[in-house]
Amino acid sequence: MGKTIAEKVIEKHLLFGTMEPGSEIALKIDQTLTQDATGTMAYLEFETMGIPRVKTELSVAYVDHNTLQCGFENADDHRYLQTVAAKHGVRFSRPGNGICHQVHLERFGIPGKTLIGSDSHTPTAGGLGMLAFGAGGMDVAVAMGGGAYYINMPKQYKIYLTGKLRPQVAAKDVSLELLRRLSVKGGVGVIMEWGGPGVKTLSVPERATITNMGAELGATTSVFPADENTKAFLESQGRGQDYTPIYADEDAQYDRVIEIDLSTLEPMIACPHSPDNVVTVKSLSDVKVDQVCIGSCTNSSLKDLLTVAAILKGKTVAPGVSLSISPGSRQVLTMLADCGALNDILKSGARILECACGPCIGMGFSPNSQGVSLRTFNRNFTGRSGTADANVYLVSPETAALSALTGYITDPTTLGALDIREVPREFAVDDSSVLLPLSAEEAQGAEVLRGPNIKEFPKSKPFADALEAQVVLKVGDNITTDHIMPAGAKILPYRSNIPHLSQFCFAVCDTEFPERAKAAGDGIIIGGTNYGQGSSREHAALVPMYLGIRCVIAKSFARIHVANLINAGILPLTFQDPEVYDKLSQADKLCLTDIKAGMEKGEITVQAGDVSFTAVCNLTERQQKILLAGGLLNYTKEGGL
Ligand code: MIC
Ligand code: SF4
Repeated sequence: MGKTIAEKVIEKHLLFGTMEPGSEIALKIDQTLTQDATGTMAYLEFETMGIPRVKTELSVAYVDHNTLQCGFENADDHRYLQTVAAKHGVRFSRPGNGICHQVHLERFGIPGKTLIGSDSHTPTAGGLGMLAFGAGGMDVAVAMGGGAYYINMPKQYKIYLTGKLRPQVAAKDVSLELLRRLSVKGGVGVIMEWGGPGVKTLSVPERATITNMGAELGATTSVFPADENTKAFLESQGRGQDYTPIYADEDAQYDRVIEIDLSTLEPMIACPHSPDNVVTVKSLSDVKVDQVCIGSCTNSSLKDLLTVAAILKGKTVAPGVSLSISPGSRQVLTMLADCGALNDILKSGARILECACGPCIGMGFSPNSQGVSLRTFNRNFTGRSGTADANVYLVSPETAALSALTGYITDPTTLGALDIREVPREFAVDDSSVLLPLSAEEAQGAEVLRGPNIKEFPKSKPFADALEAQVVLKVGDNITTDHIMPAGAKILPYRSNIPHLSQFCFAVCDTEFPERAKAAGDGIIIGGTNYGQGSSREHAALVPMYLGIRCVIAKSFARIHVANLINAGILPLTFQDPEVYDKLSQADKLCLTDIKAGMEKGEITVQAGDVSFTAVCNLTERQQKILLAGGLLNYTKEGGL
């Protein structure tokens, strides 16, 4: 039987397990990436493992999230990351060099290799035919140390593309259409593999927009074939030698095939406050816009910004609109400058921001009160922009640029033919902002510089056989990691200071949660479906653990978050009968008994007053051991693999 792209790559990297959907597999990881907001914790964890040098083929530490330096915290963290990377064999992409996923695509991604990154949008590299996964920092630390990456073998969907996008309909609209059809839960436990004759009409950066937003579907990862366009992209980056073709076999089997005819698509928009709340752009054409932000790891390539420049050229941003543009990388920015497109952008009145995540993670450029913000980003969760009552919409660069000019949400297909500058055959390659690590010899005496913002890693407790704990919070469906552990300019600088961060845990839902959880001692959270969707931030597990949370019982979980809970020593359980959810309330006392035997059996009995119910405990043997040891770090220290 023929193989899919994912099966071909997995087979080459399989260290343990079989490719049966749902069964645990361990993968050899060729490359890792970290960004600064999750990276400080990941390197602190790596250091505790006592391994002198990373064992991957390539590891890169990027600084792209925490680039506003409003105090010493971020600057100290950058210095820590630079020195720890140099010492342990990791390349360091300096602040300002660009967003990790954009730079990795340009400079380091290789078809057919595996990559894990401490950021949920790591699958962006799937646009190059790489098998790339978002993971918690601890999993990345283990992979840097040469350890395997464990996942459950996903199901596989084929997205079969035919036709060609019409002018001013963009790759982003393909992602939004898929989110409209499948929802933010539609990709959970699935690898999305893109194929069909329409693929050849999409360039690598367009494919990367699509694989990037596979994260919003909850997909394990997304991957495109590596074909002639991939070859051309790598050659344009001076990396033709990194090209290997990868295709799915004709008779490869998929669990589901979804067809999209690109020529029938139209501009789409995700409405507040979820990326799957999608309608057509033209249906919202009377909505007035206050702010437009163009950039992020989804839409900041040279092609995207040349298109934006062509739309803005010779025009002025509407008086009621503030437009920001953050190029994805220094390479994109210098090339915009070299060809004159930057001038067209500047003259329109746009505000150029640093090559970084910026407004996407609430690092500046928050909208006005109740503001309507149109963003080319991938997430529009409540509060993420930094303004609690803002209304954030997600759109393509074409829709964003035109709407910035008209002041209203505007369908860009109303524009005639555009005179867009061609993407050059050769990119301006300059890796001087990626610092090489010290040699093993030099590294021996090298000092790692730590600032006072780095606080001790919280200690998790091993599980005893019984647990009595109080329900300290009950939440609904689709709770995101932005609810659990918000980011933004005020909080993000404390990512290596768990005690400080803990004051903001669940602030979006309930500001009293941290105090209540601390007072309760051992605590339990009750959740709905898709609990923990969104980012890979392990802080959404470490902080609740610090506040005493021992167990989360939910209707279902998002993949990376459930792995982070286990790594942090928090027991994730699901309701066997989802109706039990309705019977539980905050302040209920729950009692879990025979935990060890229950883990092995896959079911734990929970006593809630007079009622008792069964919670499903779907853990592999390794995960059971991790929990019994009190988390992945303890387990690794005890010699676990
Ligand atoms: C995000 O887009 O939410 C982030 C910020 O990039 C996160 C990582 C983080 O929280 O640091 C992600 O997507 O994993
Ligand atoms: Fe950065 Fe936004 Fe991409 Fe996250 S989604 S990596 S914050 S640009």
